[in-house]
Amino acid sequence: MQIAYLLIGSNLGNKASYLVQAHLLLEIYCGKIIHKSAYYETAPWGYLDQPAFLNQALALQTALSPTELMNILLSIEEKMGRVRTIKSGPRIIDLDILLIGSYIINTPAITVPHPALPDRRFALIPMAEIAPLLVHPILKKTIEELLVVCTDDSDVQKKII
Ligand code: PH2
Ligand code: MG
Ligand code: MG
Repeated sequence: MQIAYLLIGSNLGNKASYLVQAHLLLEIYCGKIIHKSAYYETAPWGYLDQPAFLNQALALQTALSPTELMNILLSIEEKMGRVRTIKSGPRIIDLDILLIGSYIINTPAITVPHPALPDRRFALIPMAEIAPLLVHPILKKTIEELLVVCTDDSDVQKKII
């Protein structure tokens, strides 16, 4: 059994209801969600001409291997109706693996820890809420320490829904 840390996000339609639908499907197909951060409204990162995202970090206890988890996340995105258009563009749901225990994986299909985690406040802030002392297995810094040195200044606001 492993704990996988996920970042989930949506920036189209009823964003909160897509995140809730994702919780239900994750619990059916992947394991048990043991921690959830608050919802955060976050300025789009990368491709800027799109609506704000609603992001949330989850800790998921799972018996799936990293590759199995990755494949099931993609199939949940598809089942929920995600259509892939522009890279980093708008989407009804995005389910990303940030970390899985202290695994370091680099294959064409999966990279763990997520390479962009240290550079993105929209991922570090929700993660710092649920796992501030978790150590990044490559950088050997905690999430809290990564957030202190992160130079991204994009807007991330806790959202009460
Ligand atoms: N995801 C992206 C691209 N940009 N920006 C925010 N704020 N939140 C995201 O989840 C996000 C993004 C690609 O997956
Ligand atoms: Mg993503
Ligand atoms: Mg993704």
